[in-house]
Amino acid sequence: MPQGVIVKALSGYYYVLPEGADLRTATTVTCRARGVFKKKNISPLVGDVVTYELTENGEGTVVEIFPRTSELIRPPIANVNLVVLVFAVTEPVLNLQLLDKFLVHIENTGIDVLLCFTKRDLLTDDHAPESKEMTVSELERITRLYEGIGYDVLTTSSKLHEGVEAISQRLKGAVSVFAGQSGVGKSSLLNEMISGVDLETNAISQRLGRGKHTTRHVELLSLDEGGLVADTPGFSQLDFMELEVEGLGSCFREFAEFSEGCKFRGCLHLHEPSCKVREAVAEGSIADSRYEHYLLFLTEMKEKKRRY
Ligand SMILES: Nc1nc2c(ncn2[C@@H]2O[C@H](COP(=O)(O)OP(=O)(O)OP(=O)(O)O)[C@@H](O)[C@H]2O)c(=O)[nH]1
Ligand SMILES: [Mg+2]
Ligand SMILES: [Zn+2]
Repeated sequence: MPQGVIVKALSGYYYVLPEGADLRTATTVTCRARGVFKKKNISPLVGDVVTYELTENGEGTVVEIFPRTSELIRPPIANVNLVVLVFAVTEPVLNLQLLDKFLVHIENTGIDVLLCFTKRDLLTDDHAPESKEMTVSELERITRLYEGIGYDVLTTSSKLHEGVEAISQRLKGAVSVFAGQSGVGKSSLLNEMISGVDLETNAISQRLGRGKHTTRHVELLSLDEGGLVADTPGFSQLDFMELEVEGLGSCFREFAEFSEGCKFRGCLHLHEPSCKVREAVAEGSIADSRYEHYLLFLTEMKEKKRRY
């Protein structure tokens, strides 16, 4: 039976690239999923390696899904080994709470992550108190914060074609996915990175202050220098259904070296005596914003649990 990779999922159809074919030149096989998947509550994901059967009309049926090496639920994609977490420096306003939330989810999957700040051309130098724009020095501070935790951070401008080479280099040979809010410029950046690709992009709705969800499906694209990358629709809501409160602390990378020293095993770093994480926050070794977000997420998770 032929084998392939799902490169696109749209309205119940799965587009399968036959094994060994080049995504840039080959045509994909349009497939439906076998009914049994639905019954078992399994949905094929972009990135899935599958076997398929050809049907009479030249289309196909996905028959079997091979075990996944990784799986993300939002955005829905399998078998990626790098998440490029995309946030704009402004438009939409950079929200560090949302950024930390995304990071928790990615840490929980164990997939490697690269932080990418887009729209560098919109940074301002002056410190006008009323200005909503992000300043150069503020972005430097944020970059240092996340680099200090151990994340790779890149800054780009698709408009000025800056930082595009650096990110292309980083993605070479990997299977990666662009994730982030609507309107941050994921599709714009991919258009700059990949020759011959023209993904739809759209201005942020001024009235709503957020994107219009221009990209509506997940799709794998072939990188010029080898590797695959998926564009995904932006989203702004994430919940913590797949995580236990006890596991949250380990999704904050920089807590690890301190939490080992906490007096109580399973310390939640709340009010427990001799909590080394809280001491690190007080000393400034852990950023206030990160600890604050940890507390917020913990509360949110507890409330969710109570409701179900
Ligand atoms: N100034 C500036 N604007 C940018 C840049 N990159 C993207 N934009 C603009 O931001 C808007 C949104 O860009 P998209 O690429 O559609 O954003 P997206 O992340 O793909 O959005 P969704 O598909 O809805 O998730 C468009 O109007 C782009 O022109 C940039 O580097 N600088
Ligand atoms: Mg898009
Ligand atoms: Zn503790």
